[in-house]
Amino acid sequence: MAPVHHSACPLNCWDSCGFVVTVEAGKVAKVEGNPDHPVTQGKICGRGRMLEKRANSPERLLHPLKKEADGFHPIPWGQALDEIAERLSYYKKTYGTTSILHSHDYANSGLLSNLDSRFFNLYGGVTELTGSICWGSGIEAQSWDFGDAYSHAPEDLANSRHVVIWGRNAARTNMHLYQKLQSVKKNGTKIYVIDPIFNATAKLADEYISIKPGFDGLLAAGVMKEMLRLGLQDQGFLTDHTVGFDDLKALLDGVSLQYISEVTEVPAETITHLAHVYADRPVSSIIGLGMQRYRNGGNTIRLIDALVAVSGNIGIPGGGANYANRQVGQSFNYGVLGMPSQKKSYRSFTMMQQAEGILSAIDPEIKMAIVTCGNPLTQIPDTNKAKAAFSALETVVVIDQYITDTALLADYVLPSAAVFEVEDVYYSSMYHHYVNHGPKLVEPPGEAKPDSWIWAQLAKRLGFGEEFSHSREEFLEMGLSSLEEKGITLEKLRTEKFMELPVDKIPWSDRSFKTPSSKFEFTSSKTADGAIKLSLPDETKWTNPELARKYPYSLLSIHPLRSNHSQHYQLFSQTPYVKVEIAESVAREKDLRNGEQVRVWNDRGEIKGYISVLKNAHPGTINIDEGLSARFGGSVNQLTSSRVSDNGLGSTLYDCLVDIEKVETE
Ligand SMILES: Nc1nc2c(c(=O)[nH]1)N[C@H]1C(S)=C(S)[C@@H](COP(=O)(O)OP(=O)(O)OC[C@H]3O[C@@H](n4cnc5c(=O)[nH]c(N)nc54)[C@H](O)[C@@H]3O)O[C@H]1N2
Ligand SMILES: Nc1nc2c(c(=O)[nH]1)N[C@H]1C(S)=C(S)[C@@H](COP(=O)(O)OP(=O)(O)OC[C@H]3O[C@@H](n4cnc5c(=O)[nH]c(N)nc54)[C@H](O)[C@@H]3O)O[C@H]1N2
Ligand code: SF4
Ligand SMILES: [Mo]
Repeated sequence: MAPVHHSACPLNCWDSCGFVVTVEAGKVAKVEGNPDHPVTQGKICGRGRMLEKRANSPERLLHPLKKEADGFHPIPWGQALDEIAERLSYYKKTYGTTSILHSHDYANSGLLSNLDSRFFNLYGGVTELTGSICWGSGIEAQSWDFGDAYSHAPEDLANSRHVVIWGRNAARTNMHLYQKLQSVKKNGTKIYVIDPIFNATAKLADEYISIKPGFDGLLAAGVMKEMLRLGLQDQGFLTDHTVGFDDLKALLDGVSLQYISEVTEVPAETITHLAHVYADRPVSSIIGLGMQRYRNGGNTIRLIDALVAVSGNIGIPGGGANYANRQVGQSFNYGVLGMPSQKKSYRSFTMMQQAEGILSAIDPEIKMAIVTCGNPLTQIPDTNKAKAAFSALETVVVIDQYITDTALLADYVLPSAAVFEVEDVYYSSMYHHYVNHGPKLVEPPGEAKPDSWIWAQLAKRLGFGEEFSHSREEFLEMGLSSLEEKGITLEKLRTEKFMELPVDKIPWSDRSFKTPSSKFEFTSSKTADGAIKLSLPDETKWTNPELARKYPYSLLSIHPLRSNHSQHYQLFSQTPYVKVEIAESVAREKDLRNGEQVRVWNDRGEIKGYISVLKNAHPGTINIDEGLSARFGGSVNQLTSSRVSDNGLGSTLYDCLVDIEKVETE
């Protein structure tokens, strides 16, 4: 029998699954779930299983590539590293270190993927990205309200009487939460799904509430208004543990239930009903990330947090405003890994506006970008602008395992090793609080090398090699050093395979918040104007009627079922294509049927695809899943805006109006 080893999923995902991996003849042959993992219990999704194909695919990058006039050519590692190091030295000397942009996302959840920061800090500090396309608005919002973004442990859901899911597509994106929902439902817990799309999670719900995209904050305001009218609030919690309630009350008094019902397109009776649900504690609020990718995203999350506070569902078993669990990432010692004190210069662009940053930076201009763990040409908003920006640079280096849309624009593409080819520990600050170990099981294919090796080689050429003269084992020990006193060490993780991190399973149960006042802050004291606002998305008929006449439909671009962002499409057995999902109302208005080819467009760009009519989606809603590269029809981000959210740190990917028409074929 072929040997079977433990490992873990490296993908950017809520679930952070434990794996068992079969290795045959030096190759990964099969990836399955580890039944012993306390949370993921042997079940994994197709994206996890497909990591076998991702490891062995003939499309894997095997050699360093350099672009010449006639395209890419393989070059020896020595030459690639010498030339890149030469450019790094030259730009540093001539323009300063911030003429380099480090463009990245978080495509690998291994602890040692953070070594890129160590490299750039030792180099002297480059132009970095701040905020997050993914969850930035909500993280900032919860840090104003609570002081940080913490979730209840998965098993605590069993204590909830009701679970209200605000736009998290659990059946697709967070499968172990979905399984938990199935199990608590059997025990009588009631489940509510609030979402513009009647998705697979909604099918499980006792009640589905269809909402106009971008209006959840207003809905939460309506529910609070009704709670206060009916005297259903938790007065004790409000009096003892919060500040700024009067400001919130004045805000709610200034708006009518009728207005809220009209803009959210949720019936007033449903809003009153939700007030009773929230009063019947404990209620767990499960908050998704899609619904904060709007201009008003920060205020949306703050209004939901406020509802959780008004209803007394904070810090109690079965409650919580469960958005992210930053306790997990905070367990590790990034300081010793990243060496931030070595940074001498600093400049930042937001992750959303890296293209604008590149195009407008002066003193110094951006000369070179190094892209790691990210595929901005497919994944960041406003693809056309991103393409213009990255094409304008003198030098682009992409480190990846595949040729992506971004790699196609690069001058140098360096092949990196993947999970199973390096040792690392994996975790996600999104859902559960276990850290998983993944040993090195096979050799990287061709000449692919671990990212950490690439940094070490460049560091050696740039004169700070001694800071990279550690083995991966030593780096892992450094990153885990903050956990040693809790008994979590590399040695122990290697044998135990996964370990529970020391986190609060019911955050804020001591009612001591990490805000400046130590209370829950309805009005934040972290910022000059910290009051909550009832703001709307940018692209709606209420906020921009002229735009809405030109482009009447709301375009979502949610996460694909079978791919993690752009990572799996090329592995599908059937060639992927752009599927344009439309609400029945759009089908009627535009006379569109399943399978017909359409064009979807706005002032930023256009995309062509094929119709699939969605049952029960909110009127006027269209969805195109994110992540498709140009070769499969192109990224939906050709249509999205790079504007930032209200608190400056999140994206507005779903705040996007479009029009649609049939493509006439002869
Ligand atoms: N299969 C799969 N799973 C993934 C990923 C993947 O690429 N593929 N990516 C992982 C990552 S990085 C992330 S960030 C998470 C994201 O996990 P989720 O938050 O679950 O997923 P999203 O696709 O961001 O959000 C989609 C849901 O939000 C709803 N939505 C959109 N706008 C609104 C709104 O205004 N109000 C409400 N109430 N709902 C709204 C959509 O209809 C959809 O059901 O998923 C992770 N898991
Ligand atoms: N329109 C729209 N756009 C979106 C979203 C949306 O909902 N709608 N979601 C956003 C969200 S939530 C996220 S998190 C981002 C994700 O955006 P990205 O993280 O950029 O997307 P991925 O496709 O997961 O990964 C990018 C690349 O990282 C590479 N990679 C993986 N592991 C490693 C490694 O160990 N080393 C190196 N060097 N490279 C590696 C992969 O091969 C892949 O090419 O997309 C955002 N973009
Ligand atoms: S992608 Fe998510 S659900 Fe799928 S195996 Fe990986 S961690 Fe588990
Ligand atoms: Mo994400």
